[in-house]
Amino acid sequence: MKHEKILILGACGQIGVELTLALRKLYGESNVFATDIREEHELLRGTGPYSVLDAMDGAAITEFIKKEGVTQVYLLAALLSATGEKNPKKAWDINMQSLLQLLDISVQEKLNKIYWPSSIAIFGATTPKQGTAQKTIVEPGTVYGISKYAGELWCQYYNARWGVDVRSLRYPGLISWKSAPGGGTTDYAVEIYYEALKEQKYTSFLSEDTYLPMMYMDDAIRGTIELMEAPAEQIKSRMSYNFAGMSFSPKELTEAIKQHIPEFSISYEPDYRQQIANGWPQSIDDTAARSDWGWKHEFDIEKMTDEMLKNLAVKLQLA
Ligand code: AKB
Repeated sequence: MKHEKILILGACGQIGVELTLALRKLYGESNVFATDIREEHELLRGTGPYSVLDAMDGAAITEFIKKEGVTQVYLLAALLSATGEKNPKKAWDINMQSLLQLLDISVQEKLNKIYWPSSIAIFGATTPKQGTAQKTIVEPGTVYGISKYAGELWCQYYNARWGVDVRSLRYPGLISWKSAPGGGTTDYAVEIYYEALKEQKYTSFLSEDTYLPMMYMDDAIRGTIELMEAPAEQIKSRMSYNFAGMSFSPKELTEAIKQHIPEFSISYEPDYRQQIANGWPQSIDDTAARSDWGWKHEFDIEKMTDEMLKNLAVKLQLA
């Protein structure tokens, strides 16, 4: 068993639930402290310690770290792209404040490592859309993207100036069946599976040919842990790594679902999220992650669709 005490801020979100469960397997359940401002997620109950803790409350976080002897922190609390556009100032405050505060705490408390996610949302309408490179034109068009790009620069700054071992990935849309996403532009790619099973039809808020980079959650969790476990000298980007799995459109995802549910049908009613998606890359070049610390994805659209439909059918008691 590895000797780390890990604090997760935002453990009840889409990534947090699965990451907490995976880290508990690796580090021992009592060494992974799940926290959130919400009530404990049902899948976390009985799997290890849980506390209510606000990712914005620096004093409470510091006290928690001292009391429990925490050595690593994962900061997953954030407002995502779609929710952020409804309240830009709040998104900026939450996303930036929580990170800057954690970077300071990391210096003061001499944490071993911290993890903070970035996103493909850092790229904008002027970025080349195909095979978007690790370093390219970056002009984010959403407050979420602006906060993530500014955050990446702060991570790099704290690493250079204070030696903070901060690591980060630019997540694409993440697709999972255990815990639900909330407030993202890529969320259609999760909702579609629920509706395919329950109603055999779905209305997409993105148009049929909107290609976006996506990843199955199992890959995202494994990649996150592999990044965090890689020797420090292999982490050459202290901003954030491009991180890719697959790319598809609503139309292509519909075809994949129809292989299992032939009667499934889709209609399209693009809303304000279409404009956000139009500003994002269609595919990502993650060569740096692959060569620096050995990233390799496993799931393609077919394998993911098999897993999603199989597991959701059981979860929804339709199997
Ligand atoms: C969102 O859609 O906002 C997120 C993301 C790509 O970071 N899923």
